[in-house]
Amino acid sequence: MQEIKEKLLQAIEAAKSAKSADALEKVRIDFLGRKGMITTLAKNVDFSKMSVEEKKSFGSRLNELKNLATESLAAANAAIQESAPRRKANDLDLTAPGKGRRFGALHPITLAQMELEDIFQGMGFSVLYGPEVESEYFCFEALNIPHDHPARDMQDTFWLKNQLILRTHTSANQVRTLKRFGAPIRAIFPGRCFRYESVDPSHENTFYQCEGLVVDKDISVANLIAVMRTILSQVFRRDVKVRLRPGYFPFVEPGFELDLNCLLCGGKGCPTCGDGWIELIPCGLIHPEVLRHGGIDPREYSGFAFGVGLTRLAMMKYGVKDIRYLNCGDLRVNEQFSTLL
Ligand code: FA5
Repeated sequence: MQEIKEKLLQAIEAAKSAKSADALEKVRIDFLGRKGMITTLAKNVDFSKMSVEEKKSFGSRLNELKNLATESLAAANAAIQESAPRRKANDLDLTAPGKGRRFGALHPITLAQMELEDIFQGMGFSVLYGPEVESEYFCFEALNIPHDHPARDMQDTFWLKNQLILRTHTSANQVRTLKRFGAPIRAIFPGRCFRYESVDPSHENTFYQCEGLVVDKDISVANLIAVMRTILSQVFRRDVKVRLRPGYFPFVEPGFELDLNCLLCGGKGCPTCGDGWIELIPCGLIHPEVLRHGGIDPREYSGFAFGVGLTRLAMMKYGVKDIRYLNCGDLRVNEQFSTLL
């Protein structure tokens, strides 16, 4: 105990002469820290020869001395803080640059999606969202794409357990919705899709589409083209050149590809579009078999469907030359859009 007492007195002296908070912390660690002198001495005391009473009084004396040392350290710390130079009111530097506030911004794909939703709602469409983890049935079979159909090769995807997949296209919502709501219906389904894809300036493995579905009596290609025209003129708010050509999708008949003359290169050809045209909105009249899968009688109803390439639409609208910028997570991409909120 005598030795411990001496060390405590030394600790108190060292605390008094410490000139800075760092020096004080060193005193604390050297004497009272886990491996400090006092802790080590207390650990090495041979308690086997002490009676219970002696052990008790040793313990309480040790605590008393430790408290004394801790109090001296606190007092020394207060004295150091007190003597530290204070910042005066006139130390304020009014010319120092401000910290600045960073404003959040919506992602360009979100902006494009919100705009599409507004436009379609204005035309009486409902906005619905389907699951990203989808069954093989809704993604392929219900859309006339059985197991051995070559159209599956174009939409290889990520397989999960129980035959569930990450959906390759928002068309997976077609039959799901017809079964649930029946006809007539007018709805869009914006959302994320996934494909096992080689990535390049216009292809990503994770991208957005916006499916559209109209089922009613006497729907024809003329209705489809009218809706496509309205959307393009409202999204781009200027004349854009498009071309409609036959396209094959097992779930529409007839099927079309609607390509946009590339707005990045003016149709001359660039790394994003290749030949001056960008595939933007495949579409067509819904195949009777798909209507039947959805519980709709094709003799009574007809309809059209389309799949806007939403990510590519955002690229064209906002002049993004490489699709990879949109998924890269670099906030500088978003920051450019903060004024569009
Ligand atoms: C489809 O996905 C069909 N489900 C579209 C459809 C709907 C046709 C309704 C008929 C009726 P496609 O694989 O072509 O079709 O994709 C549609 C659009 O999504 C493309 O034109 C393109 O704009 C976009 N897209 C497709 N793959 C990618 C990708 N890897 N990265 C970015 N955008 C893509």
